[in-house]
Amino acid sequence: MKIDVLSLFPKMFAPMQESIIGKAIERGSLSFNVTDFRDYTTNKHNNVDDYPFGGGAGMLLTAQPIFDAIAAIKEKDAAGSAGHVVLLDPAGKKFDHQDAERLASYDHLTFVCGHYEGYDERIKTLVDEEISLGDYVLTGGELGAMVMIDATVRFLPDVLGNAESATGDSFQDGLLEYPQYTRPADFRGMVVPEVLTSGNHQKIAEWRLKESLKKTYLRRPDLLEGRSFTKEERDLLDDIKTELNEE
Ligand code: 4GS
Repeated sequence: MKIDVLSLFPKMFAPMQESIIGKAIERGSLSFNVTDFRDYTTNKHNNVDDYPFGGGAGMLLTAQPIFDAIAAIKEKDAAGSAGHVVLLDPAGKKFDHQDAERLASYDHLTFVCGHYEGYDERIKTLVDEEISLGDYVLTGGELGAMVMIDATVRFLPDVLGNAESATGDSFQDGLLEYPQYTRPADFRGMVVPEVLTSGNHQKIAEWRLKESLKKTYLRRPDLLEGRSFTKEERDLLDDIKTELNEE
């Protein structure tokens, strides 16, 4: 996969050289390039922003540097494309697990990050979709882009060590993760649930599913609303509700 980013603060992307993403770049599974769109300004002072027509507080990023930076990305690209272009904006669709999986299906993504200010509306004609990291205002889109890139790249083949560590995680099957333990079995009197050391794999799988369902029901009932259930899951959920009522 190829990822381009447009940002006024390219150095903010230094953390992308670390850890799993850094390894994916080193191995060549991911090519990652940040363009400082200030380099594409055509005005004397290299300004990237200007006052809003009609008045009001704050400045807006002007169209010209972003249009020309996208054109430069297309020129450098073998297919002459900027790929799927994502604009970081709090008015966009709130980012979730499904979006990460969907973005991972493109072979080229370009993220456009604003900083301090808003966008001239005409910038949006370059964009395939607007995505928000969440319902809060950041100083810039950079952290949002990094979160989205991180969550997306995990879905690429050969990025995570073993495929299972991606599929077993929270949200993969629409449920939160069950509790996990490693050695020692007794840590300062806190003992691992017996079933996990029983060696009975069927019982372990059932315990894990039930714990996942219980945690999701208690903490994130919204996740259960749009989800369909197997008979086993429905029965376990009924047990969970009965047990919670007895407590
Ligand atoms: C977000 C967000 C954001 C909006 C950038 C005001 C500076 C700021 N970007 N998800 N101007 N939430 N952007 O808050 O993506």
